[in-house]
Amino acid sequence: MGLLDAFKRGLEKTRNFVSSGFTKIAASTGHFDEDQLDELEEILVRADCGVGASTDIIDHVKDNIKKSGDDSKEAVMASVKEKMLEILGPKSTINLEEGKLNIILMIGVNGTGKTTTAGKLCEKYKKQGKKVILGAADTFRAAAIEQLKVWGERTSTTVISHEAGSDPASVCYDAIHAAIARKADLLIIDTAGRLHNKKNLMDELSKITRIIDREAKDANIKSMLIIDATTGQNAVIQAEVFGEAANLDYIGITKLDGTAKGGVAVSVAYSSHKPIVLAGLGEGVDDLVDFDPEIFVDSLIS
Ligand SMILES: Nc1nc2c(ncn2[C@@H]2O[C@H](COP(=O)(O)OP(=O)(O)OP(=O)(O)O)[C@@H](O)[C@H]2O)c(=O)[nH]1
Ligand SMILES: [Mg+2]
Repeated sequence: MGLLDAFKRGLEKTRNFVSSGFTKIAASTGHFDEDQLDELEEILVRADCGVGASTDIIDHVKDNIKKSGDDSKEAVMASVKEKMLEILGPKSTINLEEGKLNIILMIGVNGTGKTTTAGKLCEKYKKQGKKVILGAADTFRAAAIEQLKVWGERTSTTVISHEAGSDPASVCYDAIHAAIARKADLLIIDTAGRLHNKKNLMDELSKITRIIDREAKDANIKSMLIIDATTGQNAVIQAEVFGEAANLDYIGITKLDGTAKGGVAVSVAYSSHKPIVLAGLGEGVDDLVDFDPEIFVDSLIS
């Protein structure tokens, strides 16, 4: 199965929800007047596109109808797609620099899929012939370290780890120096999503980023916020909170396969203005694709 098909299939639940909504609304009168557009807005909100983005999308549809006089289903769908694409921004992918160490710091609240996505990324880059190392900086739970080691075995990747309870920043220190010594192309650092409280989590994160900045001066350092599509508007809040605490470079959205609310990508892009680069579509090692706004929008509204 090609990546395009995988992405489309992963978005099936959201597509069914949005497209059947579209069809039902259009079936009543064959065109979109004020009431129908209100219904459409409600569908977008229920697919988790967010109130702000949904309002902007419908306003854009109304403007276009005013200009062209065309309020057919096809014209409305085209306007919705156009505005969604504008909100999502151009396609953006993880940019690994050749000939230097690249570091990706996986961050996000607990259970969103950081460790799983770290493992999937390992597989992706190893397949491209890159030398990858994993850093187990989620030292909060022993099981977290074990989970990353399983991904290390599955993808034949070295995992740098310390004991549970040890200082995550010192794991980062060791992982960076191991990566430099072994001339690795990529170091992926897994971090904890759950600590005693939010302040602890953010303090730990800033300590980790300080160490990385200090020890890996020549590296291409990126942070990747992982959000879980099934958590709806909470994901939007997480993007805001982490955006304030850390310098976010990328966003990855997981579990798009398990939800009819994949519109959350639109609402996260709308409020965070950060590029969504990855889509998680399952628990398997290959269930990860580059997030492509055009495919996303075409898959949602078809
Ligand atoms: N269906 C589906 N499940 C996923 C996806 N990504 C991760 N999961 C599952 O979500 C659960 C949590 O994933 P983890 O990778 O452990 O999440 P985490 O962010 O590392 O969690 P903490 O370490 O507790 O902070 C696991 O059961 C994963 O298999 C995805 O894209 N689709
Ligand atoms: Mg984890």
